[in-house]
Amino acid sequence: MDVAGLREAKLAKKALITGITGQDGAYLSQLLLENGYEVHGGVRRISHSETVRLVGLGIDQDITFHDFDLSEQNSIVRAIREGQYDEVYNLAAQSFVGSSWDQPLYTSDVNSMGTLRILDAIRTYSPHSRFYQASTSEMYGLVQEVPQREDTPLYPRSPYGVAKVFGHLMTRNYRESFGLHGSSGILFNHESPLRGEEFVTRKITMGLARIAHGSDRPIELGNMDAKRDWGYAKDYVRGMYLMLQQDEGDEYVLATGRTHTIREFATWAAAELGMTLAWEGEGQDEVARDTSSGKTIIKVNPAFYRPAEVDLLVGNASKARDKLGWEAEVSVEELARMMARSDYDAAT
Ligand code: NAP
Ligand code: G4F
Repeated sequence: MDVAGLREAKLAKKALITGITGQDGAYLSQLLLENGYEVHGGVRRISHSETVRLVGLGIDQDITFHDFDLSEQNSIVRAIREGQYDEVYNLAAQSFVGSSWDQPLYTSDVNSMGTLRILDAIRTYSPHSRFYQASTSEMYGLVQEVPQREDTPLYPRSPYGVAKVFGHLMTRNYRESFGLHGSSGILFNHESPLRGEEFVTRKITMGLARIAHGSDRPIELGNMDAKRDWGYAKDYVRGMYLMLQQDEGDEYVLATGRTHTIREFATWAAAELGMTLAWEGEGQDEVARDTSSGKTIIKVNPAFYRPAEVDLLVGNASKARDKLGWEAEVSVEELARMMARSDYDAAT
């Protein structure tokens, strides 16, 4: 039976995605729709991005939206009790690490208590629902082992990371205490042309696109020594989906296993737009210039430094490979080029 037939015969699985307006929510919606799911999305009334990403993918008309806020217990209980979903993906969060020092209470409430509110609503009103929690490599923070695996000790370095540890451990606790089918995906950084504009990769590719179209304003960045394990968001939502198709809930790292500097990412993205970056100076005086035009493309602004840094992230996804058959397919260089090209084309 095809997708339309499944829906007609009411045989389609039903999923709720919180954070559906975000990067991962958009790609996961697309994947579930392709797999014949009936997709429902939780949306805040004061959504920042509204449904612009879903409109861009041409799938907004195929989704049923519900008022939903992780800080509002009633909206969560109503959604879970009335929906009786087969699968619930909790992607909603205050997801920007940098803001979490300015908004530690809000970040903690949304990212930790918000997760617990969903878990408890599922336990009480819909115990058959399978649950996915968006855990993060940021939980490893000051890394205790390289590369990081599912059992690497956690040492978060931001209010965001601390709050995510709570959600991660609560998901484990509800699985062990109540037999809930709950899984946590410990996802390393994943990016795409739909990435939020405040994150470093998108900030770089949007800035490069602006410069390639004639702007003289350099891109201002903070700590350029950080290293990240960057993958492509579309690969990572496939991993989320696979986790909820297993017989038991569990915890899985999704990562590429390779780590790169911000300088490398920027150099690849710039090359896609015809610029060759040369890096000069150190610390706050570091700049990147385009060797052919002589223009300054990137400079440091200490305003973007963080109170505590996560210097190095690199994941070992061998458990996901062995048990889920999952692997990252897009390299970081392809990703950097894809994002730069997309931002350049969008700005024409
Ligand atoms: P994103 O683009 O920033 O999307 C976050 C989503 O959460 C948005 O839909 C946002 O809605 C929603 N949201 C924020 N506060 C909310 C609240 N109080 N109640 C309900 N919804 C709320 O994030 P993403 O990159 O797709 O990431 C998805 C999840 O994975 C997040 O939980 C993030 O922390 C986690 N994660 C991401 C990465 C990564 O590299 N991308 C890695 C590891 C883990 P609005 O449109 O209203 O703002
Ligand atoms: O792109 P970022 O803001 O991502 P970060 O902090 O790693 O967080 C992202 O990945 C996490 C997974 O590890 C997710 F859980 C989280 O939700 C989010 O999606 O920053 C990456 C690095 C940092 O070390 C930061 O200090 O880039 C450095 N950086 C340097 N200059 C900058 C800038 N980051 C931003 N956002 N803006 C800058 O100007």
